[in-house]
Amino acid sequence: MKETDTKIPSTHPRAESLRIREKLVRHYRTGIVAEAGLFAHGRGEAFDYLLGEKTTENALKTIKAAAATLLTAEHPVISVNGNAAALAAENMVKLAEVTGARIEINLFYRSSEREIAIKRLLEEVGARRVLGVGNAASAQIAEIGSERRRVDPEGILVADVVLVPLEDGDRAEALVKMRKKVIAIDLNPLSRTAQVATITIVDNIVRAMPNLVETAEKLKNERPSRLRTILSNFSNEKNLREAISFINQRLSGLADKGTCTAASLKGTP
Ligand code: PTJ
Repeated sequence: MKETDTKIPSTHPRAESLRIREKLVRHYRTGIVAEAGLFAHGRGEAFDYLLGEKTTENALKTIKAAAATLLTAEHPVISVNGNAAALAAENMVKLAEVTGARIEINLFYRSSEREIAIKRLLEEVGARRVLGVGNAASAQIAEIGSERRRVDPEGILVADVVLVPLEDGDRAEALVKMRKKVIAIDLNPLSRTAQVATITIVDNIVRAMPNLVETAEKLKNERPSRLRTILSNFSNEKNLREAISFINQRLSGLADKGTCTAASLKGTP
């Protein structure tokens, strides 16, 4: 049976998680998601499990800081890779509309086929201009060893803020060294990307992106001074400490309930 033929019963306790997984497999078949993207998703799922598969209060505060950063930026860019396109293409385009950000494809496993497939998907959901495709990715960031070094001179190269969902650490580090603000979406608060980013949203991209769009819409008409206050009250170090501590306390709470049997874990994913 083809994966696309699989029917996930809505009563399945993990239906949503399975649907997301299927979406990734489908987009792996369309060439959008890299093989390694499937493993990356599994890693994310494990951390989401520890978080209880819910957006935390702390993540909501961080999303507010991320929205304020995008809205106060001069040249914000949303960097899109295979997993981000598969899971959040529509909201990437909406976020670009709300914040005036440009959209650039930037891939670790770059191939022209993948670039074109991702561009097409973004255009299908409303993107008017997609940077970083083909010869347009003509600039290089020397500090990055991978294919991610190839960037668009109208996009990431000149950006002051870059949103980098589901990233590998090297580029995030290089972008921060270039004095760009990096907003990461990463379920793993311990990952190198999470640790080096300016703002790390520790949440599933599937939940974080709609929240980010909604928050940006709400903050869009706020005075710049209010946005600056949100930013000056934000500390990514504190944010990451709170994310780790949330997991720690949640697990301790579960362990304190006694043996981790199906019954004692009731209400958890
Ligand atoms: O499309 P490409 O060629 O650019 O390749 C993209 C991948 C994802 C393969 C590449 O960037 C990669 O290898 O990433 P890593 O180093 O595996 O890191 C991915 C990070 O994203 C990990 O820290 C995961 O925990 C996290 N992650 C995975 N799925 C999600 C997630 N974070 C938020 N939401 C998710 N759904």
